[in-house]
Amino acid sequence: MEKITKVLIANRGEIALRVIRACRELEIKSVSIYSSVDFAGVWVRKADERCLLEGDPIQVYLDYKRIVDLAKEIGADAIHPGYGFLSENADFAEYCVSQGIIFIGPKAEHIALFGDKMASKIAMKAVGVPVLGGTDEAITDTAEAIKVAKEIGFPVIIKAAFGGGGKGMRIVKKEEDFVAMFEAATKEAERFFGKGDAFIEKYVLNPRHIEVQIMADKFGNVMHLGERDCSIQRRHQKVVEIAPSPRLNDAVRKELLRTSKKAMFKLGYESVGTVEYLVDEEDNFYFIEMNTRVQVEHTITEAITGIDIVQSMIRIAEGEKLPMMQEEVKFRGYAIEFRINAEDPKNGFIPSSGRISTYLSPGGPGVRLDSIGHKDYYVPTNYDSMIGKLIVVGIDWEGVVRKARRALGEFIISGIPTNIPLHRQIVRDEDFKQGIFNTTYLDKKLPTFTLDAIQDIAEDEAYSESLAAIAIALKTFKK
Ligand code: MV4
Repeated sequence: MEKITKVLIANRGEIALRVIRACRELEIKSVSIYSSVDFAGVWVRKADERCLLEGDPIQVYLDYKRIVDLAKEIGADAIHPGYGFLSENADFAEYCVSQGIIFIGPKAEHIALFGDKMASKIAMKAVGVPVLGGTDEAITDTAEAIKVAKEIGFPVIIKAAFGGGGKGMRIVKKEEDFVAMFEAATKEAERFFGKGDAFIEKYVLNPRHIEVQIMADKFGNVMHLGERDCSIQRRHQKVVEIAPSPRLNDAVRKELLRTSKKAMFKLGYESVGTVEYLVDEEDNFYFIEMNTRVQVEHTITEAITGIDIVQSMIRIAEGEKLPMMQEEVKFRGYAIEFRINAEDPKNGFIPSSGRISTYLSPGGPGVRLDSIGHKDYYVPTNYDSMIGKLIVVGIDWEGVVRKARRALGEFIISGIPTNIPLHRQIVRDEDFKQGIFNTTYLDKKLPTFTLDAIQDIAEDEAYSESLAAIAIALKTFKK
């Protein structure tokens, strides 16, 4: 047991606020680092201590030697990496340990292993997880790769071994397109990740994107915390996440959860992690990648299990055993997370920035808002466009969709465009209400959605009057 007394949070925004909250409940001191752009961020204020990192607004969150040296200087005994930035940098995890700082996350060896999507497939296949057919090592000989592609059958998908977010990925429908697509994929991966290694897989048509939350301590205890359906994505960015998956066949669910837990046990995994799968139209599931970090959407798993995943990460890092047995984990109801992004749905979802002039938060039964937004917050251009997450939880799917519609109707952010109008369209969509969606959902639905914020608030007459009244009141009192 190594009791942690002070955590440096090597991140920003809503996940930094999330870690601060977990620390506070554990009576652990929290330290925020912040760039010159982030000086007014609410997570900076809410931490027990804060340190300005002068320099490039993005690089300061990536300079891990400086961050670890700062942790030592201020007497932090642990670092939480959050997600993004350094959260899956094995060298960072290693450097923390070498400097006597507890890294709140998995072992560096697992971060390194799962950072390589090819090595991940080989490792997961060896511990009984279904993977897709294709090449087992980096493609160096395209003629050989085309031969493999013809054996498994087009379409195939070319993937960068060190890629992410869809970069270095190409779908190849015909043999004659292969070489050009392969070169494009490897060049892109080289440009974005410095390593162009690529492999191919059989392309799964219209898959659902299902992921399994894993939690493991340092004593070989491993548990799953159910699955999440992350199929509603736009350009490889998740937009809406749901737990549990509304229409996943229960036998498939049981096999997914059992396979994931067993694999992580066999690999000696520690801390939290998420095993990502594709589920095809015949309910076959295939491993695609493993995330060795806490994810944005951990919240919906917390909502249906009552387990605080971030506090659990910290306790595991202190050397505590898992808080309960698998059989004690109870799953209740459904939860949906809506990512609230500063982006303009009427302008190709380009990131927006500027001052929030009105910020009216939703509330009431089953509503959680993890957000750094507030009136007069200036949304910067330097970072990811997500300013928060609206999570709703209810006992059944139909009820939780109604709750989402009510909460989204209350959620008013003006001064900058956001994607709230998109969420309002999704929760009104018949297919969504039936739980009928896969990873093609948004591509198919976006052209049919009306994304005019005023138009869709007006649909909730009950709210538009009261909101108009509030807006008038705000204007009146502001004078
Ligand atoms: C796939 C796939 C179909 N077949 N792999 C992997 C990373 C994730 N961001 C998207 N991934 C996919 N991998 C095989 N063998 C479909 C996806 C996929 C996807 C691919 C292209 C365009 C959009 C997509 C959205 C979700 C999933």
